[in-house]
Formats: sequence, structure tokens, C-alpha cells
Amino acid sequence: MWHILGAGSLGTLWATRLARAGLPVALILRDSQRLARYQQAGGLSLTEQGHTHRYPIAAQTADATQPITRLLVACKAYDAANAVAQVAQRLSPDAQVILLQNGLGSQAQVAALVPQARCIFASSTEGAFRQEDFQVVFAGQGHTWLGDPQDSCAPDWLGDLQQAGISHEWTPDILSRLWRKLALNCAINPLTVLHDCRNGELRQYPSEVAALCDELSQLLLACGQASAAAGLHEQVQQVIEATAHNYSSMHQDVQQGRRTEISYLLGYACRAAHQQQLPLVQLPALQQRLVHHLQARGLPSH
Ligand code: NAD
Ligand code: KPL
Repeated sequence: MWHILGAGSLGTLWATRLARAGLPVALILRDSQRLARYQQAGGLSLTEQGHTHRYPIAAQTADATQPITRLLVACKAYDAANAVAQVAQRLSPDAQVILLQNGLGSQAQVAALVPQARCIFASSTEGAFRQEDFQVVFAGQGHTWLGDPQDSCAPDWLGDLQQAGISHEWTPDILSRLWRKLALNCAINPLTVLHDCRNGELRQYPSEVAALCDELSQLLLACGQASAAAGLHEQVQQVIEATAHNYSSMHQDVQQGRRTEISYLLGYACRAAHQQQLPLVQLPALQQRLVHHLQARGLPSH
């Protein structure tokens, strides 16, 4: 049984594909009000290439009693630990917890809460967004890398992902993937918020982007992530070109008045630099500007 904690964009994308492949899935929703709204909606809707299907997947709240052996955590990074704490006592002794959160920091918070469970980290380039509650659009095909920094053995359920058509790969170095994605996000997303622009408009700020990439590369090297540092600036420029017409996820969050994952991206990078006693200038200054920007709009800055 796949228990899926959080029925937002990625949670729905995973739950619907697993369920339509005939695999047993149960959603864990925040509270009984949200469960009632879900039941009223009649299931999760997924729109793909203009076609919408509804999947009446079983749902429960955290206080249900069914034991959990495989938990997919599909909350935002800032909600992951609290959400997992609510179901921790239901985890069986051999439980596996799959963490879909972007950035770094939330994975360690969850792992500390559930030391008995195997925690598997994921980094995904799939794209999905919520149209309405329980109605999600699959906006961008992508790939998901999965790995366990403590144990390189692949879990036995990767066949379920294959069966469900979820493009994936088991990697012995998931931390390198997560660090690289964090660095890309730190080089692009805050600047798009501060300049209120699409990714492509960052072409107008080449020295700002280059200076950030330089400091992010220094940080990755100091943190023992040499392969994540290699060619960072070139890849950032490629991503800016390839996604020139898009607004970054952080820009979309700020535009829509939603909390950002700053603490698990730029905040994590700045804390890591501090721990490494690395005297960086650009990254902390960028964080300060972003924090002010968020505070001025009444948004959480952590
Ligand atoms: P989302 O906001 O759409 O969904 C999160 C869901 O978690 C919400 O439905 C929320 O109600 C639920 N939730 C929060 N606390 C809960 C609790 N205690 N119990 C039960 N449910 C709870 O977020 P998302 O876009 O799916 O993103 C999830 C993670 O995946 C983020 O870290 C994001 O950066 C990452 N990610 C998202 C995408 C994407 O395209 N959406 C792509 C790659 C990575
Ligand atoms: O992942 C992204 C995001 O918007 O969060 C990209 C497109 C890579 C920009 O950082």
C-alpha cells in the first residue's frame, strides 16, 4: 500500500498514476474538514494533454489506525516534518519514507523524527500545478531521481514506478542531485523575484548571475560536492535559455501570495556557508534582499 501524505500537485501526480496502474493507494489528508471536501469532490482529477480523468482514491486523516509501510511525503519542505510527526506512530518497523521535497534540510528533519524508518530522498524535474483543490494539471514531463545517502541498495518497489509510468532512476548519489538543483534554484529563483521577471530576463543581469554561481561553486566544493559544482555557471545559463519564457517556482509563489521554500534553498545555502566558515558576500546579501522583499509583502521569510 502506498500512503501519500499531502494531496497537492506532486502528491496528486503520483497518487493518480499509481492508482491507475492498479496499485493500492491511500491519501492522508490534513484533517476531517479537508477529508469531507475531498469526498465531496469525488476524488482527485488529473489533466494531461488536455484530457481530464477523475480517480476516486481512498483517503483518510492522520489519526486512522492502518499501519504504514510505504509513505510518500508530498508536502512542501516547510510542512514535511510536522506532517510526518502526525503519522509517525503508524509507521511499521520496516517502513520506508520517500521524500519529494525540493531543496535540502527538510529530509534531515524528517529522518531525525523517524529513526526506525528508511528515508529515501527524491529530486524531480516533473511539473504540476493545482487548478482547484484536488484538480491538478500535469504541466511538464520530467524525471525523478531517488536515492538513500545511508544505503545504496535499491528498494524493491521501483517496479511499481515502472508500472505506473513514472520516469525514474535510482542513484547512489542523491545528495549531489539535490545540491545541484538547490544551486540552480539559488542562482535563478531569488533574482527572478527581486527583478520581478521571467527566467529569460536574467540575461540582462549576467554579472549578478556569474557572481552567484561563483559563490555557489565555492560552497559546493567546501561541502564536499565537487561533482555538483562542475560546470554550474554553464548549466545555469542553459536553464535560463531553456526556460526563458517561464516564471520560476519562487516567482509564482510570491506572485500568488504563497509561502516560499526559501529556508530550504537560499537559507540552507547560507547556513551551510556559515558552518563551513566560508566568507561569502553575494549569497548572504541576496538572502537579505529576498527576506526584505518577502516581509514587505507580508509573506513568511523563513
Ligand atoms: P502543494 O502545495 O501543491 O502540495 C502540498 C500539499 O501538502 C497540500 O495539499 C497541503 O495541504 C498538504 N499538506 C501540508 N501539510 C499537511 C499535513 N500535515 N497533512 C496532510 N497534508 C498536508 O506542493 P507541491 O507543488 O506538490 O510541492 C511539494 C514538494 O515538491 C515541494 O517541496 C516542491 O518544491 C516539490 N516539487 C514540486 C514540483 C511541482 O511541479 N509542483 C516539482 C518538483 C518538486
Ligand atoms: O526549478 C526551477 C524552478 O523554477 O524552481 C528552475 C526552472 C530550474 C529555475 O530555477
